[in-house]
Amino acid sequence: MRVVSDRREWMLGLSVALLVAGSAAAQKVQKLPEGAGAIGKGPDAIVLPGYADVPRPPAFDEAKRREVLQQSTIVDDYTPQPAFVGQTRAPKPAKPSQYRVEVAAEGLDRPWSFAFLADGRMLVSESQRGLRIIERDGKLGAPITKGLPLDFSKRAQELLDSVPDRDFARNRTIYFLYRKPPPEAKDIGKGEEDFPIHYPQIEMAASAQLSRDERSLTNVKVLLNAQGIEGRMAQGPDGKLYITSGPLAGRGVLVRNWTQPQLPGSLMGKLLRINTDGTAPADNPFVGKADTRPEIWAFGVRDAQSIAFDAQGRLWTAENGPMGGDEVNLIEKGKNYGFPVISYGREYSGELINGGLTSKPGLEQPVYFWTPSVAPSGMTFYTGDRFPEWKGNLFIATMAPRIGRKVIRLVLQETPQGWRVTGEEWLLTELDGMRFRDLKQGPDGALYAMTDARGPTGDKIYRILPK
Ligand SMILES: [Ca+2]
Repeated sequence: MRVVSDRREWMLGLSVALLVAGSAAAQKVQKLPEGAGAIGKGPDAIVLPGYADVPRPPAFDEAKRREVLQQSTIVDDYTPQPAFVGQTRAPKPAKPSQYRVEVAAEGLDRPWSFAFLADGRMLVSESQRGLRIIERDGKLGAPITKGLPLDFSKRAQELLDSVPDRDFARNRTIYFLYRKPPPEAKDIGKGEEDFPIHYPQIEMAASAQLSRDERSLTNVKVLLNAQGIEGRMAQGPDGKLYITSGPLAGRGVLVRNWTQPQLPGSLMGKLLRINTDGTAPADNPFVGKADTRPEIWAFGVRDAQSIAFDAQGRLWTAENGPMGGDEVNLIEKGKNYGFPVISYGREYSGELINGGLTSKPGLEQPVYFWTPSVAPSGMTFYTGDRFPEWKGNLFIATMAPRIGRKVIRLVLQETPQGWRVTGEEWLLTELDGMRFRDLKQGPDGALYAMTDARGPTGDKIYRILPK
């Protein structure tokens, strides 16, 4: 789910509803294609300026808007039937992890992601401030904003993920995701009072080179308009960029109106794969297929803010469900991961999605799911030697107010029936309910977890070491 207590994200959903409602009469109305994953008899979609190629959701009327405003934090007690034993609520590992925690860096401002460079320093992206290098001793470098295609003095312009090229030491190349309103939105103001009259943001992918003095970005190139509102990116063992592109989510957004994850002409709600110059690789599964975007690698992905390759080069994601139904998926070329046709979550109102359908032939099952939501964010596979019992385990940073705000360790095992989670352990719960935004393994074999306190300089990166 999206964290319902997060005012900004919540307002984003609501603001879209209001915007669409307000402009319904003036805008061109376009029906969603028949059989394009539409559920039930959803109303017409509205095409907003700047979104001509992406069907957008329908308007809410005033009554729906009031209903949404009255929704409070709903206790999600929904317990859908899993497709196989162990698909949810795996037991705790028999032996709890023994670890200690140190502060590796502090003083960060709304960070979104971090990554280790080959020399042991970290590259961090702060959503409202830019990129920054963190020295090995934890000292913060100055924010790097020069060259970024963002104006942080404007509302709703944010830096998301940043990924150094695997050959960064030689080519100085960085890939990054950011989001900003479409040009039609013009200056939508910076103050809280400007809410909710603004446009939904658009997720963009770009590349750049970090200058030798590490003060600016050069050769900035926009690679892709990913059409979603947010996502994560990873460079595969094949050198390609894998990008998630989530649909708008949160209270006030009805799942049944967001069928884009099933639309072949839309990049939203997909796992995308592009070359580092932004073109679609010739071996992508839908290249040459009529009306299908060639960048698509997999369909039916919701809000996947977690993406990682395991030691064997398999691609995994974790995605935010709506209310409940957060998933871990093993992503394979050309497959359909089902959203919003099947889901283990519900609408934020508690209403069932597609009659509560959780499985359908031709649609992939998640390896694991959570109800209620944990709100997965960054994730990584552990491959180090400091924690031998962690080898091959998946670690996920989580943010949900109720049962999230910790690091989750999943013990995975391949069986003849497919991958299974045989253990789930919660780590860092002792840190006072802190939200965690990103997670990486360091070159020293320690695990590093970055907080999301939402304060101006209140965020830290913790180092997790054996006790
Ligand atoms: Ca799914």
